Amino acid sequence: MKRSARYIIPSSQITQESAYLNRRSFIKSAGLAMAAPGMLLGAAGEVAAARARAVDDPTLYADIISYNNYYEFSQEKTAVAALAHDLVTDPWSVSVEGLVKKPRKYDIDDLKKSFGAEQRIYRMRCVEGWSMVIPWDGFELSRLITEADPQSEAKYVKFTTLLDPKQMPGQRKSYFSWPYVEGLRLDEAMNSLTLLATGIYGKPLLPQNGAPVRLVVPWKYGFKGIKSIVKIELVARRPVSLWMNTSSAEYGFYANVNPNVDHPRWSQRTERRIGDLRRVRTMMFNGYEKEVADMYKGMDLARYF
Ligand SMILES: Nc1nc2c(c(=O)[nH]1)N[C@H]1C(S)=C(S)[C@@H](COP(=O)(O)O)O[C@H]1N2
Ligand SMILES: [Mo]
Repeated sequence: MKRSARYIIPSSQITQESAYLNRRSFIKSAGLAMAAPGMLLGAAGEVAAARARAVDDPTLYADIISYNNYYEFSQEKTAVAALAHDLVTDPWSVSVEGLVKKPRKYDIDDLKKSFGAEQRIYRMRCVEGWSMVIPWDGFELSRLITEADPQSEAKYVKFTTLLDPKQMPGQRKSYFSWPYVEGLRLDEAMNSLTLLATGIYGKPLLPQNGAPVRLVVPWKYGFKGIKSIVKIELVARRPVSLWMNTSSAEYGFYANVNPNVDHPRWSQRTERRIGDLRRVRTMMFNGYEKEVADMYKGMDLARYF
C-alpha cells in the first residue's frame, strides 16, 4: 500500500498496538524515559502510556466497524453492521455521467484496479458531536473526475447511493427521500483531500462503512461522506442532499465542520472521540483549515452552513 506523507496526522500510527509499541521505543531511543519513569514498566506504565496517547491516534478497527450511521439499514448505530452484513457489493458498478465528455460505467474491480489505493489517516467528525480517526485506503476523487473530462458547464458533483429496498430495510420507510444523495462544489470535489475510499486499515470496506466505495471529505461533517455509491454525476446546479430535503434549517449544502456555528439543537464546540471519555475541542474545518479555507474566502460561513 502506498502511503502519502502529506495528509497523515503526524502523531498517528497504523494500529493501536503498533502505536503503543512505537511510542515505547521512541521514548526509549529519545532518552525520554527519565522524564516519565513509569511509562516503561508495569501496570502504571500502561496507564501512563495510554494517557500519553495523542488524541489523533486512529480509532480501534473494532469501533470503526461497529458504531455506524447508515440509515438505509438502521437508525441504531450498533445495529447497522449485522443488518448490512449481506449487502451484495460484487458485482457492483459506478457510473460517471452528466456534464462530462467521457461518461463511463466502471465495474468495481476495474475502478479499484485503475485507481489503486493509498492510505490517508483523516479525522471524521459527525454532526452529532462524536468523532473518529480513520486510516482510509482510497484514491483522490479528482483523478476520476479528470478522467471523465468535465464540460465547462459542470459546476457541482452529485453522488447517489444504491436504491434497493429489498436489501436495505430502512429504504422501505418513507420518512426519508431515498436514495441518499450528496453533493460537492466542483472545486471541493477536486481538492486533493477528497477521497473515494475502498478500504479501512488495509482491509476492503465492510458494508456498514459504505462498501464497496464511499466518499470521504474530512473537513465536512460525516454525513457528506455518502456510502455505497452507484452514481457520480457532474451537474450545473447545486444538488439537494437527502439531509437538506429532510431538514433544511438544520443541514445545509456545505456542512463544513465549524465549532462557531451551532446546530439549531446543540453546540458544535466540542466532540467525543470514540474510545475516549473526555470531550475535546472541535477544530475549524476539522483541522484542515490550511488546505481548504481558501475555497470559502469571503463567504459568510454562518449563512452557508
Ligand atoms: N448512504 C449513506 N451514507 C452515509 C450515511 C447514511 O445514513 N447513508 N450516514 C452518514 C453519516 S451521518 C456519517 S457520520 C458517516 C458515518 O460513517 P461510518 O459509519 O463509516 O463511520 O456516514 C455518512 N454516510
Ligand atoms: Mo453523521
